[in-house]
Amino acid sequence: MPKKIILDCDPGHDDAIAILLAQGNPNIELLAITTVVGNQTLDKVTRNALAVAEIAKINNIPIAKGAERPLVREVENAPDIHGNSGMDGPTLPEPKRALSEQHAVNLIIDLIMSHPEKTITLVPTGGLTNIALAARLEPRIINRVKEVVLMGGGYHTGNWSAVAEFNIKIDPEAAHIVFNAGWKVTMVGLDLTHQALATPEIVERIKEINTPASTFVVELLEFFGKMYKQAQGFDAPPVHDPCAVAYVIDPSLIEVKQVPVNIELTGTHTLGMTVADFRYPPKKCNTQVATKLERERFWDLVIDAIKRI
Ligand SMILES: [Ca+2]
Repeated sequence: MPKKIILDCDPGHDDAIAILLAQGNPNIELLAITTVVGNQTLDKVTRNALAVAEIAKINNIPIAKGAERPLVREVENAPDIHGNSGMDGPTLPEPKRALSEQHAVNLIIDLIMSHPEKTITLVPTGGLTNIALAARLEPRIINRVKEVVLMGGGYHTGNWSAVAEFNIKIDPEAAHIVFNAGWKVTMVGLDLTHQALATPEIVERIKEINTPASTFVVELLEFFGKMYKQAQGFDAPPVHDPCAVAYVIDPSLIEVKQVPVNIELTGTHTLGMTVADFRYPPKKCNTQVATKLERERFWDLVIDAIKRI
């Protein structure tokens, strides 16, 4: 039985690859794509989601637009990583299909309430605004989802400040709601995703596939790599978001550790930090953090999915 997911994202180079992985892997049933402000404005990331859907041949599932700003904070985007369009690099196809008429938050709620309990996994790969709003608007979804597997945070590292990661830092209040809701949360953070580097050897393997989807990914990775080198000094770009999808497909790809995680909301230098408590003895909690990636098998999975599209 394929695993049902809702991908809530802000495409975004790595979000685009997460969409392709979800669509191309036979063990995933993608129920919907929802968008949230983040890497760029809501209009831009939504347009990007529609363009990726063309490339991924996603025709029959809803794509819905969500929150245009964080719960409390002002909007922050990441043009230094993703460019002016939010997905600079490739020439994007003109979207042919229409957006869902529903708001993303209502779509998420309707899908969870209309499917059997514990069958849908939420996979947020952007700020957590939509997911937090959904949990507040319809709290019954908290017990109905199977789990939340999110890309965000980092227990020992940051990228939007010394200690905070972008998705969490841009809407820390939303992250606070999601991490404390009571559902099972797996945090696939920077500690893990910095192990998923798209090295030249990986880019070459993708280039060899030689399809429109693979060419699109290569163009994404070339731009993403250039920006990551400039902005953060990486020799190869970390491809964050597909790691969360990969964990849903095959949890044996990623080692996790159950630890309490809370979100810093008031720190002078630590706003948006995902504070993970690794002290012994371990405490009982609903949160776990991803620690170690099986790198080769991860890329095999991504490359296989691109081939199938
Ligand atoms: Ca993202």
